Amino acid sequence: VEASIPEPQREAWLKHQVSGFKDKDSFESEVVRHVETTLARSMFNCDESAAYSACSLAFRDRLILEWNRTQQRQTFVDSKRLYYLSLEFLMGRALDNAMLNIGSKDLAKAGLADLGFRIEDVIEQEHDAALGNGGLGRLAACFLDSLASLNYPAWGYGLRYRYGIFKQEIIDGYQVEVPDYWLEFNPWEFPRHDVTVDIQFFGNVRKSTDENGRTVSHWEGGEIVKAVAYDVPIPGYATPSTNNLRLWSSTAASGEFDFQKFNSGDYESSVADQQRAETISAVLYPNDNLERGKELRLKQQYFWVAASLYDIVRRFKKSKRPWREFPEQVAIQLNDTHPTLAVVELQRILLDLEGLEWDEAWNIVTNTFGYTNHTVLPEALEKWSVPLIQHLLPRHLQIIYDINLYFLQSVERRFPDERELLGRVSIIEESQPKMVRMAHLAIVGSHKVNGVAELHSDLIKTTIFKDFVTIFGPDKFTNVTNGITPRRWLHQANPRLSELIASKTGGKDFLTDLNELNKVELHVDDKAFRKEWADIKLANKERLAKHIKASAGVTVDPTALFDVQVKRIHEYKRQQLNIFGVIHRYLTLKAMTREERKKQQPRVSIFGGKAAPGYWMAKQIIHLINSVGKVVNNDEDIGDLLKVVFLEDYNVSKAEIIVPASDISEHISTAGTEASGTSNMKFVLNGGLIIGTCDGANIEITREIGENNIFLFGNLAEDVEDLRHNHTYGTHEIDPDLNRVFQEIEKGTFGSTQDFAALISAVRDHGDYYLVSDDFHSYIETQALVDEAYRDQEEWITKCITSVSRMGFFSSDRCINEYAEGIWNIEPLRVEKEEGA
Ligand code: Z15
Repeated sequence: VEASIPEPQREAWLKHQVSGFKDKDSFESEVVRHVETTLARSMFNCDESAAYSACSLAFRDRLILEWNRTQQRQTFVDSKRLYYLSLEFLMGRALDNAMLNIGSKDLAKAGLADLGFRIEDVIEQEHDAALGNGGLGRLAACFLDSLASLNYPAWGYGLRYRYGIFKQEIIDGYQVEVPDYWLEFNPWEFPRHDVTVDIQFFGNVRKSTDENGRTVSHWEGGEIVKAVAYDVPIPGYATPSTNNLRLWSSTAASGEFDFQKFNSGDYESSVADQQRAETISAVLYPNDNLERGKELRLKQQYFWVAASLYDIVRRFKKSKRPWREFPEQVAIQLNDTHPTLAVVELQRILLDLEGLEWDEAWNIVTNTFGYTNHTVLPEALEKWSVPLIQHLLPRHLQIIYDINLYFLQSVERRFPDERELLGRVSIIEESQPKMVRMAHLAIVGSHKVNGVAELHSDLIKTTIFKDFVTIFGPDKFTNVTNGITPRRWLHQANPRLSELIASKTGGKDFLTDLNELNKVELHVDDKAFRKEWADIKLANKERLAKHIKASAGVTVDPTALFDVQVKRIHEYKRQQLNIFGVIHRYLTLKAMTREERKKQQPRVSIFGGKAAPGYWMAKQIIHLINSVGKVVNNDEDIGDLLKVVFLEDYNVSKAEIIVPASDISEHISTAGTEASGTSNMKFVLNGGLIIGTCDGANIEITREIGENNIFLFGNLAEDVEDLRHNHTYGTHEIDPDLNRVFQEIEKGTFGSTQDFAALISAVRDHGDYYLVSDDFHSYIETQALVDEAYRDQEEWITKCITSVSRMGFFSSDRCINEYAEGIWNIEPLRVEKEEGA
């Protein structure tokens, strides 16, 4: 529909064009207008929640303008776009981020103060957008920030879950899950009821022959669910570029089907249909690094992938270009294997709906997709049963078999003597039932495959994907080390440190070019600077101490060493190693004389993180931490020498308080299991040191900041296999210090011994798969080095300042530029800043 305003009337539009806030006054007037009209309230009933709503709406109005202009510009220039497909976007709060990225936070702070509010209280009203589990989802959110800030034409595609990751409550030391209903008031999304896609499930495939004798497949019958688009603006930092995150919501199709039911008086069943359709986007699966093969999860994946591809293809077709130009216009990145059905869906569109030949279609497909692998853990690698796919997506299963057939034929031609190879690389696992290996499908369907840190990228090439390196050659496999956005994780979370850095590096350039941080090192001996640095850390610790008191009821001394481990609870991340270490510390302190104790470094051990609801062992770990806390925190012999705190409901907004307040944080996964880790980067960027294993990005952090500035311990990835083998077939002696810890637990010091028996026997009786005992001694010794180093505060601060100044590499801007150049082949596109804005 042509809806453009004719030339003579445009003058009126231009005269009334909405622009950015000119000053505090115009901001205030917008807030008051929203309170009084949009919210229908007044100064006599405006609480902090109403102030949040009005303030968000005022900023949203500004965002929309830049967003529209960015999208118009991208459409007009018709440049290549990236589409980032991710089942998770762990965004956190939007208001603070929008204010900082637009650059009007100071003005808003003053304006809100005039109106009777503290900006911090207003910001805290917002509910986190928690559409993700952990690292993978937060990485996607950092990438969106960098893509917009670097002016890349890019869209995110995801699911609009009605319930994000559950809220965690700790009751009597146990995790309890509470649903996270977050959509009651969400000013940051725009429903597009005119942008919908009908998604088909089930049914069957009919074959026919066309006039050229070519077999054509028709996927018929089954049921239809409607996808509705909800758009979320993603503002770049210090640029008008505002990208789009499109989230799909499921609802019943308003086809004849329902209508008939309705007319025939079957009202109840049509309501039931509606509810069943809405179930698809109802809830985020709460597993991190684990796949459980549930039918609803597969439905989610296809629903989201099919809607996104329909949208992408519809946009491409408007340009009237020939199909072969598709990969020159479109790059699609698969965030893990979750969206791998997109490979099959695009092939189906080109083959069945657009009538292309197989080879031409397949060429387009493989040149369009890139695949990022995030784990080598076997339990996290997705496999879907053939009967399930057959039932839900009958045509897709046929195409998967054809993809596999042509792939295996080409492998057989090139490696005729290697009979075993075919079975190993096949997309179909010949098990009972047969399974589709999604990682194999993603590799075969993409032109590039990347890991997320150097060690991880090496590991996938030499272990799980080794055969594919032989087949496709090494160039298809590459590394892009993860990064984090310095806007949220430094400027927003730690405003005083950001300001201090700005004062020493000549302005805020470091926020868009993080290598500028290296100028900080020049001031490492500057007395006043060091004093201010230490003051900021102490203030951040005081703030966290207040939060600990309010949420866990524990009083902690802000001058003690804050030792933090916050991340999803998982055996491979080894929170059990940490808490066993804490018990060892407690026993050591208990055995000391009063005089000896006085010489010890006081510590606060802070834990946080969610366990997947079905992950029993992880829940036992949470229970043990809380049980140890209860004993230690109330032991008068110990006092402030040791406190143990479990912070409930760790999420993005809590991380923004915790990360700037750490002295040392723990990244202690069994070597070779943590693909990258990204909180390690956040902690060091905020002037905390880390204790860690030689795993994931810890290795590159060490290379950048220097090995004197990090506390590394434990066995190396290359030795893990042999150690495990010895546990199973050799003699397996438990570390004597760890044994003492076990005995203490078994004595009942921390409550009912039964509860913790499984944690002990995993190490003692079941092969200690995660090498807790093997690394225990090295861990304890290294923690002693941490105490010693912390006692020399001058040296400690030097380490912190030096580390921060060398962290430039870990910006997600660097990371996104590597993807853009090496994988997506996209270029920045600037939008001019609006006149007078
Ligand atoms: C997840 O959060 C990660 C990997 C996965 O395969 C799944 Cl399903 C979830 C994490 C990695 O564990 C972490 O090491 C990495 O930093 C993060 O993805 C981002 O790449």
